[in-house]
Amino acid sequence: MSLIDKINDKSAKVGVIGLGYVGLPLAIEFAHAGYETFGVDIDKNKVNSINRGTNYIEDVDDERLNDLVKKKLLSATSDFSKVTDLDCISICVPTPLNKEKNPDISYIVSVMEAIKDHLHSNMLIVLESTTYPGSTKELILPYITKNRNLAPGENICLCFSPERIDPGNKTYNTSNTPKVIGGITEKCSEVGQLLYSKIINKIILVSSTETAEMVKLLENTFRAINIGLANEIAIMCEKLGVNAWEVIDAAATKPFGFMKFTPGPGLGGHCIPIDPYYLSWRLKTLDYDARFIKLAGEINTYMPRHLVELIISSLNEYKKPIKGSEILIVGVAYKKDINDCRESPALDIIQILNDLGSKISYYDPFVSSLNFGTLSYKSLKYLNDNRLSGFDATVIVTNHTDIDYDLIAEHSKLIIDSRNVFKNHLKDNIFRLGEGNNSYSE
Ligand code: SAJ
Repeated sequence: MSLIDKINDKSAKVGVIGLGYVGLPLAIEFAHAGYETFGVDIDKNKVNSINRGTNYIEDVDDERLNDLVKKKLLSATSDFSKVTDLDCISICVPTPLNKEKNPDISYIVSVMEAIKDHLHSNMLIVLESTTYPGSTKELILPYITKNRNLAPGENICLCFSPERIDPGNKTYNTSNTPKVIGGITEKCSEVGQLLYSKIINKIILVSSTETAEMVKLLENTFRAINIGLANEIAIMCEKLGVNAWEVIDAAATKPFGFMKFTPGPGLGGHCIPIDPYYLSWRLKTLDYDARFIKLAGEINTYMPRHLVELIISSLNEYKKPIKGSEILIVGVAYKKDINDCRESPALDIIQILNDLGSKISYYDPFVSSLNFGTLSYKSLKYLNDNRLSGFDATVIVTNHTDIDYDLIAEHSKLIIDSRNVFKNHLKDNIFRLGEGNNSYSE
């Protein structure tokens, strides 16, 4: 039976390699569509958790996972030789930066090394990890062409299809977010589109793997650069004595030709701060300097320090030196209503404040403890009037929804707000990122 027939009658065995915030939701969608689905991961904790039907990803529904495991539609293994039995595999492993801020594609390479002897004819391989244009062909295709029995684009298909997960997004998930896919040949694209059309409402077919790789990098570079612009607007408005939040809210009333981004304490997450450097690195190999990416990176990377400068100047208004000040950081996750601290600007802010001799506490209902570098903290269990009034400054870094901001406004001696949560509080002990002398409320 051909691969297309197996995909159509759901007898295809599907594998997802890498069971993180991208891979696990994807595996669940394949299993939910009726494919016998195998998660493959080196992390035995993830494997055991899935086989117990226990969820570990916030955006995944516990019951849904448990039900699919009970029905034996979903299982997991650390044995990469399982690929021998699989008809389709999607690779969803991390693509971070190394210390020199260059692409670290070692996870993709180690997956290919682990599965190279188990590749077989009548198979589809889809890379989902965000990476530089050309890497599907440079990193994966050679493993296929080395195998004399495999003819890429004929008896084995290879595609790139960028993940578009937005952690914490309650509206958009794997199945209802349009999915871009491009193959190394037309037949690859056709087979890849067919498989993904069984789990995702809208598939966007593009002409090559490089095109699909570039689509994802444009999406995230667009965000990084516009966030960088919002951050620079905030710095400009501080110098101009106007309120950046008011400016942005008013500009956002333009019904066309404008898209709202807001300033913040810096750029967190495992995508936006990282993906643009995959693009600028690739262009450097082609002797081109991607200036926008570099400049946005400089501004976004500077924001944690800029917020610390605001904290210092605000304490100064109260004749309090930064050294010895007791500072409460509210929210340490990299964005609101999630528990992920990867690349969170809060870590930079805490490190700098600690180095300046402040005494740091934090409160984050999503993050119970924080360990990075030589520092480790436990979140306050709750906020109350006594605790708040005991701090010299309260700094809003991540604006989680379920925090009692009125309690904070009422009992804090001094507030530095990097997310404009206090836009409706006209108190003179509140200092906002992006605000000059005027205060702004809606
Ligand atoms: N941020 C701002 N100002 C803004 C928007 C975001 O300072 O106007 C900050 C956030 O606080 C956060 C960082 O930027 O620290 C990244 O925010 P994000 O909303 O892009 O969140 P991510 O990285 O979790 O998810 C993004 C996806 N987000 C959205 O589309 C809204 C999307 O860009 C990608 O699908 C995803 O990364 C990915 O996995 O590539």
